[in-house]
Amino acid sequence: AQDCQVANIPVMQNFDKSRFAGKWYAVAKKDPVGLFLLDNVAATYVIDESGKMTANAYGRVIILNNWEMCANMFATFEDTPDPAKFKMTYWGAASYLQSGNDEHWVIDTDYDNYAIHYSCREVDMDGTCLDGYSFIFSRHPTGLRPEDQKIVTDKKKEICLLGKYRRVSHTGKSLYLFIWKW
Ligand code: DAO
Repeated sequence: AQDCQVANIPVMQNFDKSRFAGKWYAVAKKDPVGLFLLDNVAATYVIDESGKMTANAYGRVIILNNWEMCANMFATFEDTPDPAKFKMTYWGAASYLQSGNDEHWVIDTDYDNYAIHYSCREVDMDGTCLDGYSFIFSRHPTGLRPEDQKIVTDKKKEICLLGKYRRVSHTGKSLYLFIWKW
């Protein structure tokens, strides 16, 4: 049983960021308040010679009053004593895109197929998460392999977000998106 305390959420043991590097497609997402990245979301993580992790992410976003566009985002990560928990600073290629500081936790991954990301932005007075978001990532744009689905469902339960996700599609709706993705 899980108590849903943010401080007690289990994260990936012995997380190896070099194996995590490369491209991940978001296949599902639990949105935060004031959601930003909608669909066609992918993130590419890079580890430099000094071991520092950075990421480049893109996705379709809605800004201001229902303006849809593709966002190019950048993120840097600061290590913490727990190798699976990072402090993320992110910003957009354009000034009207979101920017900020978020937690970036890796809950579980097999590095080659699936990864579960988690970020609580605001912890409630009772220690549970009041506002946060989570991405289910796949190495495959087509989604999770059937054999990974049960693992991911069990983890969603563990982080108290089962039933809170929506699918993130990778089917470009416009020619612009199509070009962007290729
Ligand atoms: O989509 O509502 C939202 C919040 C997303 C914050 C922007 C994140 C940009 C960097 C992504 C790296 C992978 C999580």
